[in-house]
Amino acid sequence: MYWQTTRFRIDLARPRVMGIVNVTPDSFSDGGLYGVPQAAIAHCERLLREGADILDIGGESSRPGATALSVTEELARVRPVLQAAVTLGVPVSVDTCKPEVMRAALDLGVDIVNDIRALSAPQALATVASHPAAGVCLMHMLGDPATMQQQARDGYGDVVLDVAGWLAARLDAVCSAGIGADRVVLDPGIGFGKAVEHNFALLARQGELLALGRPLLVGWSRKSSLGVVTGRAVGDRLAASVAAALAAVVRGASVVRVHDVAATVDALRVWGAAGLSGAATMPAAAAAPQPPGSTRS
Ligand code: HH2
Repeated sequence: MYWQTTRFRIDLARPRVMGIVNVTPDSFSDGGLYGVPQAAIAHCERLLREGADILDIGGESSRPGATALSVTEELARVRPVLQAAVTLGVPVSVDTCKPEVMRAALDLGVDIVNDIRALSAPQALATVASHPAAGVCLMHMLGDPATMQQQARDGYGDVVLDVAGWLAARLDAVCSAGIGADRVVLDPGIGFGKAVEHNFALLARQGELLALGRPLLVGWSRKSSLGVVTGRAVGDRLAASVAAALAAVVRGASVVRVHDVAATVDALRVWGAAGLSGAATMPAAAAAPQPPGSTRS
């Protein structure tokens, strides 16, 4: 299995670590730490030293109650960081819902669009479809960030069947728009309009999402469900986050989106060395680069 993206065909024979770079003042766990481009670029470099395979760069927090941003503001935050990140030799993802930001990022050579709204904004689907090879992550969310946690309680019949059905419909929509399925990964959207029991049901029954036939990207890092289970504040969820990432991989996730790259990479390496995955036989380097536009197969 692989993930086709603009410059890289990412081999998913071993699990991949996507390092989070929040160029925001208000992200739920690291808001304000990397809010200026120099700090964010230094953070990209640090995550790569720690073993990140993919960098995911976002300018707008999706936490409930976060301030909505204009296109201009979001671009002012992410453009200089994306510009630097695409020179670092790994796949770069932009975490955005806005088609204008997607377009600008793809014009800079960004490899992946990571959209918590699964390309549902007007023109988002067309923007990615008009690019020959950009990868995309389609994430499930119930409602929108402002209201999602109120809807969580009564929003599902069977959460796993509902999320799987919704993701299947989005996958169909993007494929019908001309985006090859090999460019798409799916994400259950941990914490996005889901109560704690919903999130853990999605982990326990992750195999049912794999049945959709595309790789899974999963983001548990520091999220509040881990705080509920451990009783720990957001800054003390490292062990819980690593455990959740590993559990997601054990249940078949191909990409884990994390803040704490070094610890996650260590855990996955030990897991691989124990013969529980193909990781021990794979080089530590990220996916093999491919020239732009020549990567389809
Ligand atoms: N979670 C967050 C943001 N983007 N994208 C995907 N595909 N999957 C996720 O689970 C996901 C995501 C929220 O985490 P973070 O970026 O740290 O927080 P904030 O949105 O407050 O910046």
